[in-house]
Parts: sequence; C-alpha cells; structure tokens
Amino acid sequence: MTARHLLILFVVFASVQAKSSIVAPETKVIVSNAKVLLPPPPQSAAAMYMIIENHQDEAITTFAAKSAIADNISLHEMTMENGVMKMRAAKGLTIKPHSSLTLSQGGSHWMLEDLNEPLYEGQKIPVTLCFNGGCQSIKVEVVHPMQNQQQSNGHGHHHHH
Ligand SMILES: [Cu+2]
Repeated sequence: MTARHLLILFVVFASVQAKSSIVAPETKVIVSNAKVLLPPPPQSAAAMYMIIENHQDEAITTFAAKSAIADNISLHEMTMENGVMKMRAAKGLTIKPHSSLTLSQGGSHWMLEDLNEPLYEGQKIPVTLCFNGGCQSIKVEVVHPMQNQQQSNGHGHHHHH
C-alpha cells in the first residue's frame, strides 16, 4: 500500500465520519459557483474559487480540500503588508454565522498543486471540502480564465445585435 492509497483511505474515512457527526450538512453549508481556472501550460498549479454560505448559528472554518486530481490543495489568503498585497498560506478561513465567504480572483483561494492529469475546459472535478464539523463532496468546473472574467464582470449587461 502506497502513501497515496493511505491518503485516499483517510479521505473516505473522514467523509464517512462527517456524515455521521452532522445532521444534513448540505443544508447548513452551501458551496456554489465552484470553479478551477484552466492554467496555462505546463499546468503546474491551478487556482480554485467558490462561494461558501454558512447557514449555521456557529462560525465554521474551512481548512482542507482533497481531490484525486491534485496531490496537494492548499489554502491561500491575500493580506496587505505595507500597502502591498501578498499571498500567503492559510491554515483555515472562518465564515461567521449566517454569512458567506467568496473566494475569488485577487482574494482568498485554494491552490491545486502537483496535478495528476492535464485539466481541460468544461471538466468537472470531484473535490471533498472539509470544515470543522464535517466534509462534503462537490463538483468543480474547469473554466477558461477569459470566461471567468466575463462571469464576474457581466452582471447581465449583455447587448444583443
Ligand atoms: Cu495562491
């Protein structure tokens, strides 16, 4: 058994644990608009964004993401240091009760590192997200960076000729 297999076993075990320890986590923590930006070749790493809504009366902290597509997924946050935006690794991101957190370009994000296969546009990647209190499985779509720009700047102002 390789270290990789052990990791997969751990993920499966963690998600089984989560299901038994929390009542209907899907209805309390809602993840939407999850996407991975298609990285330029040679695809060494890819950024992942999403919106996480916390409908619980307690704060939640998101601290881990796992996927077969990448050997490592780390959490990065942007901080201002002497007037300069810097990216640094974060242990977790906390979402207050009944509020949401948007991970987006220029802000906090997940970074998929050591990709195991090439990503392609439209691909749906299964990802397990873990919070304090439980894990949940989501599907994340790979989008082209240009398409992501349009989505975030669009606001429905499309003109048809
Ligand atoms: Cu980063």
